[in-house]
Amino acid sequence: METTLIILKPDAVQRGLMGRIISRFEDKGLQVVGCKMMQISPQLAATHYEAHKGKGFYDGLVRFMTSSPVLVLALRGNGAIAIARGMMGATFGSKANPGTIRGDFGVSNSFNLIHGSDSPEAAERELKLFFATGEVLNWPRASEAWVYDMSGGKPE
Ligand code: 3AN
Repeated sequence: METTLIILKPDAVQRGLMGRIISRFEDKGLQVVGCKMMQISPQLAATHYEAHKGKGFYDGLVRFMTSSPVLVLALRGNGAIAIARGMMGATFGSKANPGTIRGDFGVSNSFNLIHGSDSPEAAERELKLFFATGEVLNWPRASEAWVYDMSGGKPE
């Protein structure tokens, strides 16, 4: 099972979209194993987005991400990283396909509602940045055997 780091960005929180976005992930079958509201500090934003430092949009991105609270989620599932990325849609709201979160809820290219880890390495790094030890919970989900076919001994 993979765990991915999702951030519902300031625009998603301010526009009252948290519940609808979380519902999409829960409806899909991903399990919420971590969840907290926080205001991202400039230092944390700089670390999280260090790969983008020096790019034209970097300062605006850090300003945006620190401007208002975010909701941080840890989502677990078989292939959770790629599944969540697919559900998010293309980076720019103007380009994202209908049916995706960015495609259905936004038109802006810089206010793009959601972040999701893009690889297992990124997920491991980002989960550690946003969740302290013990804040991601390994809780057994009662519906697990109906979300996945477990007859082969592993989730299918
Ligand atoms: P994604 O979030 O889809 O993985 P990345 O990793 O390419 O996209 O970019 C990280 C974040 O930087 C994006 N979520 C977006 O908010 C912002 N960003 C990327 N490119 C641009 C751009 N050209 N103009 C404004 N913001 C951008």
